[in-house]
Amino acid sequence: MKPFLILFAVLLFSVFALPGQTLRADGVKVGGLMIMHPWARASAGEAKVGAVYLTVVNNSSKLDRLIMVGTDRGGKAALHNHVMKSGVMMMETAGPIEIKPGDRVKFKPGGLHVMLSGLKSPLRKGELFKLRLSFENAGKASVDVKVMSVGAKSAHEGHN
Ligand SMILES: [Cu+2]
Repeated sequence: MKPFLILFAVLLFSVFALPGQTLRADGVKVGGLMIMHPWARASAGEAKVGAVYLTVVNNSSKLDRLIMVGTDRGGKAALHNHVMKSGVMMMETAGPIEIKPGDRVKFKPGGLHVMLSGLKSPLRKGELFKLRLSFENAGKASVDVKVMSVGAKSAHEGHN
């Protein structure tokens, strides 16, 4: 390789190796918000329900709220949270979800989630579908949700 080509290769590598770049490629930006790692667990057996998890980062100086969710996967989508009631873990509807300036709100198994019910068919591992989100200030966003295995704990199973 000519010295010029080597220099070019090194430059190219350092651009793609910047952590900030990977993060940006991984998220969907809407207004001052960034929506990261949307994923769902595969439905158990033939159950036509599912849960979506994601992280919302507020890079703006304004408080925002997630007010509505929707999906093209059929059925309905709702904001849910898990709460302990007399020692029993239960789900209840949640929202609007506040995302304070500089804050990061994480939807995760056992906590906040987007509940999907009445799906056209059960969610299967490897599938992708659209989730729509409406924020009070940032407006509307659409993200691709990746379906992971039934027992997955994050969007990065197998990468740990
Ligand atoms: Cu739920």
